[in-house]
Amino acid sequence: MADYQPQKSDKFTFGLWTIQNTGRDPFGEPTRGPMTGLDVIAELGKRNVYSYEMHVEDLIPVTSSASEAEQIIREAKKRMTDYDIKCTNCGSNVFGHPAFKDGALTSHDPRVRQYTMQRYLWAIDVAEQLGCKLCNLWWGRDGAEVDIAKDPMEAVKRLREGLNYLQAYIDKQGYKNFRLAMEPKPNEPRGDIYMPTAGHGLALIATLNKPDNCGIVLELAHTRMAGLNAYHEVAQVLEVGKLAGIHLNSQKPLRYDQDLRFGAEDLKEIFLVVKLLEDSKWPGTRSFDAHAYRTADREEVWDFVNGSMRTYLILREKVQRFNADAEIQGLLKDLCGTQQPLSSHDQLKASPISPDELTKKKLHHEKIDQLLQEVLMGVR
Ligand code: GLO
Ligand code: MG
Repeated sequence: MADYQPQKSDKFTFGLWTIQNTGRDPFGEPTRGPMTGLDVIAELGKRNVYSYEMHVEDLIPVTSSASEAEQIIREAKKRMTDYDIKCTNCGSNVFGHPAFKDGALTSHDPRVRQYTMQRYLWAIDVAEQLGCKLCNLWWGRDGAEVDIAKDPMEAVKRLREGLNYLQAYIDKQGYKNFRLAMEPKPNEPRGDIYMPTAGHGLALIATLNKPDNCGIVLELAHTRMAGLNAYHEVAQVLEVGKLAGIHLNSQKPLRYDQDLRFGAEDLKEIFLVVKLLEDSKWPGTRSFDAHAYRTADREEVWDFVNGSMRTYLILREKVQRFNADAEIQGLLKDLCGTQQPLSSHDQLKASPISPDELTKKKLHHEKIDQLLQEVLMGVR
């Protein structure tokens, strides 16, 4: 039996914030101690994690002086070499400070918008120094509870302006192959967030000055919070070549952001997502954005880390098993039909097609779904 040990080549990633999470929630105090970004980098590297993601503030406290910041960056680079771990996404925390209480990019106060941009410019500079080529923007505070107090059309314009402004900076600095991304989420911490789903993201990207340089980081839990199908959403973003990153985790639909360990819920749906990523040979990192249960102490956070990667590897093996199963593949071949281009309009109009005949085709959905479940349940 395979040992499901992660390798660097598996390209697993964790956000620094996922490990730094102290178990605090809206009703309760932390249940475990803090951890510095530097220590998280080393500990992840030791466990064969390929890379880390961060908000620049996860590594460098905002209160650091220029020389303290330089020292942290130097030490981060050293640990990245020592433990063979890269940085693959660096954004900014523009949601934590009370200054962002009514939005960051979409705040009506121009000084808050300027402060937001300062933070992002800093993140992009630090990313470049660490060899990271992606700045992902998550707009958790860019939303509203009191809709009459904000202008939603203005908000969309400001999101666009913000992305264009950052892209112009990347171009001015000559940061090669540096990309931007946005991470949609329907709500939390705001009542409603202005960038709720991947579809909204794709629509905004199409209106940017440089649409080719901006992608989507899709988080499975965010899709499920909106009650949507994560498998379908990943597929749509993948199909248009816009998947800049994926945040793997689990979530019961239509609830608060649970950020459960990948595989803790929704097993069939995440199997399908893994199948999609593997079958399409998507080259990106497999990033886990979740956190250990609040009941876990500092030590048990590593059970969460190991469990997340192990689940992915087990599911990847299940995908191989599913793809190699002759009965399943025979059924699928019959179901998915053949690629047949439409005939010319005139030919088509003249072709006799009997809908009653079409109805007779067997679809075997009961059978194929049961077989998939049996693969997942380990009896096939
Ligand atoms: C919160 C988001 C958040 C982002 C992070 C990325 O719900 O998932 O953790 O992934 O800010 O930069
Ligand atoms: Mg996320």
